[in-house]
Amino acid sequence: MRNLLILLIFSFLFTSCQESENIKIIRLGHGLSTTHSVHQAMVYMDSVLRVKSNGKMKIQIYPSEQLGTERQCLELLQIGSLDMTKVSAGSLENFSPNIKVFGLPFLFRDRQHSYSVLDGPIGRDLLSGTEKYWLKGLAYYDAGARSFYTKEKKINSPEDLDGLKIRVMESKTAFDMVKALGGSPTPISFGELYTSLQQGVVDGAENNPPSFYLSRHYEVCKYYTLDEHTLLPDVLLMSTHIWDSFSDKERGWLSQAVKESIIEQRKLWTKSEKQSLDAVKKAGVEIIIPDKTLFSKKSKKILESYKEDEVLYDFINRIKNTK
Ligand code: EAX
Repeated sequence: MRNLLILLIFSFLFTSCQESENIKIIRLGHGLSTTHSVHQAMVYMDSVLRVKSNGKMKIQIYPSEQLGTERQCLELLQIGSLDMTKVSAGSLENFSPNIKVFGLPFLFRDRQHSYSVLDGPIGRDLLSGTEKYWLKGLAYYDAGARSFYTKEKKINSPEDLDGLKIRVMESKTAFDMVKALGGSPTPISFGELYTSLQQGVVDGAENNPPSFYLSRHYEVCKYYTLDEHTLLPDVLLMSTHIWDSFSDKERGWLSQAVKESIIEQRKLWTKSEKQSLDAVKKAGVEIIIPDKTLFSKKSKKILESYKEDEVLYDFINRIKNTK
């Protein structure tokens, strides 16, 4: 009911990319805080776009789930009631099934492998694959590696997850992974997670260091186990309805601004990852460096479970074969 209401309100308010005094205003909704590198890179994207377009285009950013959860923002894009969003690939996989490859645990060997895939033909194929779902994939933002954090129980091996309620995104691959490792997966939106952890609805969650730190989840969770199970990127998307309404010139300006924003965010990300780990340590969080192979062995069967899905399995193999 609440979702429907939000949808109706936004369909009414936002029928398309707004134009005032011949300036095109692109509305961009996302769930992260303004202190996050992704948000900062979006602010940068707006400044580049204003310059490139000679003031004819600009981006208005709505952070912190102001316009809804990641799933709701994607739905708004599909009907053309919101212009742009940034979601985790974990949320996007519900809309564009091949995106699931990013959520498969321990598929990427390391950061460099993940960058080669994202910046190469596989990354491009997966981005363009979202278009038939009215979502124009523009680019990937770096979101590093995701790891478990818990309130009371220290996780040294997958066995320690036994019976623990772990928050996951609305994502089948995340759900399957936590289940395969022995935990009890509980889907909750990012914005509701702090309270859920505090009230004991869940015993822990999993995310990258900046999200753990900037969302202040470390105030509640005192153990962070760097098993780095997934290298799940963030994805910047636009409504195809809006993209199609732009002229070639406008698309060119926007593409340039996106490109520069991505470069900026990668720089900011590296710094922010380190700063976040230092900050949580300083705040008393115990960082655990586990034997990753214990986690990868136990969750390996997930990759094999996609053997029947020819298209997805082909992506898995292409990724494995990427240097
Ligand atoms: O998109 O929901 C999540 O855990 C995501 O990683 C986060 O909001 C970034």
